[in-house]
Amino acid sequence: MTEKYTPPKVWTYEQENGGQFASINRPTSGARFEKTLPVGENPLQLYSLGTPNGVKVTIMLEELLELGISEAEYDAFLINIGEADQFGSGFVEINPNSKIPALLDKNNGDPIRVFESGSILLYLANKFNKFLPADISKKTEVMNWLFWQMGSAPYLGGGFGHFYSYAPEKFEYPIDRFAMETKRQLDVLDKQLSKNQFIAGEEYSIADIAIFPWYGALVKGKLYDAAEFLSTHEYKNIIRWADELIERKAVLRGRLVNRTWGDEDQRLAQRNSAKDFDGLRLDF
Ligand SMILES: N[C@@H](CCC(=O)N[C@@H](CS)C(=O)NCC(=O)O)C(=O)O
Repeated sequence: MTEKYTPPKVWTYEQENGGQFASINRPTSGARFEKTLPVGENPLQLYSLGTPNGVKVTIMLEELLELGISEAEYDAFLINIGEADQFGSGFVEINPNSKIPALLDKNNGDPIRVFESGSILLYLANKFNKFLPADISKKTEVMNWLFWQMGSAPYLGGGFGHFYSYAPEKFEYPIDRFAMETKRQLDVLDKQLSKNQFIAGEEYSIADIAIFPWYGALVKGKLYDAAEFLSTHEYKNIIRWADELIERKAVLRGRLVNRTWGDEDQRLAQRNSAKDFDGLRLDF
């Protein structure tokens, strides 16, 4: 039997609690060292990593490019969060919260910083007038689901994913609690997708782009190796939708950007132009 834990009167920071990312987590914010970020030739500069939150943005940018919008050309530089790149002074200037993804729009010499993946999607949708309907009722439904994703995914990632996959020991209480919540969220999505082709209706939007890298990946067994544990085969409508999205060229390309794991020909640590995809395998 493990000893029962009683919280002390005052919580104090003890370095190295053994979990994954333990060595980079601290209870304070701000830059830990001086480091200037690289800057490329393109109008948009992305500093990111190929995690679900990062992939939301690279899918969006690739979708815009797929439509022929050359102003959406971007350089995507790698921020290796396992090596604490997110705490360099240049990155913190763009995102004081030290989390990927972060975007800098050069904006013809009057730069705009954008952080939080939902804010980045919204910024790009507004800037280019794409993937967000103009009609107030349709637009609001997209926003409902975009904010749903931003509020819900931390339960999936920080809750379920952390305790099921990353925590140094497996504890029943948090795994049970967050598996329950994750399945509840999957059920919400499955019901929505039983009535609609896409998340917010009949049009593909930033809501799909935000939700796919998390919940699409989960039902396809690409996240936390948890498909069997969560019986994701039950969510037939999410699977139908995920299978449709994965056919999109922009989705296939977006998933590769800033990816540093998987086979050599299925990753692209840094992207500066469309040519960088040459010779890579998109089907995984
Ligand atoms: N709400 C944020 C979450 C971003 C986030 O959690 N990013 C993670 C990787 S997916 C990160 O940068 N973690 C580094 C850290 O916590 O130090 C968003 O959607 O942009």
